[in-house]
Amino acid sequence: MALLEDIRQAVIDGNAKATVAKVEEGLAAGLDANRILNDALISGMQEVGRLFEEGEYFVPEMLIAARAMTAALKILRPLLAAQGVRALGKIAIGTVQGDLHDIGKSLVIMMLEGAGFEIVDLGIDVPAERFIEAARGGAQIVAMSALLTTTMTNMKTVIDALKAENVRDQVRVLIGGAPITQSYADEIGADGYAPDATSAVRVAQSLLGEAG
Ligand code: B1M
Repeated sequence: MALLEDIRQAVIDGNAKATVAKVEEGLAAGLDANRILNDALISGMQEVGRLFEEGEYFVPEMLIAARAMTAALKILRPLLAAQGVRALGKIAIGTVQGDLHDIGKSLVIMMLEGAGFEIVDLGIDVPAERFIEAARGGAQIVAMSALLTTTMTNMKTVIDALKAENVRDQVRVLIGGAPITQSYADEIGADGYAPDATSAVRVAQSLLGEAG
């Protein structure tokens, strides 16, 4: 569809104004928010990543594309999060230390809030101590995002620190992000892994079910 392609291209161009205008146009024309998210925004960011890998884009281009996507997410947020009302449990979520990527985390937060979870957003570049504080502060799930192969190892650092501080048994640990796999989650002793924001909801629900 032409409008979806326009939105996707506006993200690739890093044109926040056009991205927002086209998203609003799409919604007014009856386009589904989920479709805009997956087929235009996320797809656009994937292309940005490909262009970066090929050396056509550099960090500034990635950054302005991310700004365009973030601006569009602000519009979609209430629509995507509209369904849920129940308080299902408290989740503290952050991007691990050394990692500044937050778009995926924001999407996961939107979906979890939409499903009725209470969210404590710890932000980006979050050291282990802050995850521990959150666990002590009553979070039932500690959720971590990482986008870099160089920072994903900090997820293990957090899990080890939770153990060392004797709070590992009080919380469930959920991880995700582009380089993360189920086998990595198993390897570092996380309780759950979700490949995307939608499945993060399902996994969080089942983790709390398991926790009783
Ligand atoms: Co960065 N970057 N970046 N970047 N960046 C990637 C991740 C990269 C794959 C690009 C590439 O080479 N193709 C590459 C990583 C390579 C690697 O480690 N294997 C990379 C690199 C190298 C870097 C720098 C090192 C570049 C440099 O400085 N030379 C640098 C590192 C900075 C740092 O963090 N210390 C850097 C910087 C940046 C920007 C700041 C410019 C910007 C981020 C801005 C921001 O987030 N506010 C940026 C961007 C935009 C990207 C790409 C293009 C897009 C990321 C994104 O937002 N995707 C990315 C390439 C790509 O992903 N194709 C890239 C859209 C988002 C919806 O997807 O985040 O995967 P994603 O989230 C998904 C799932 O992963 C999952 O659900 C989400 C929704 O479905 N998920 C979870 C995520 N977290 C989850 C948690 C869960 C469950 C599921 O449970 C807790």
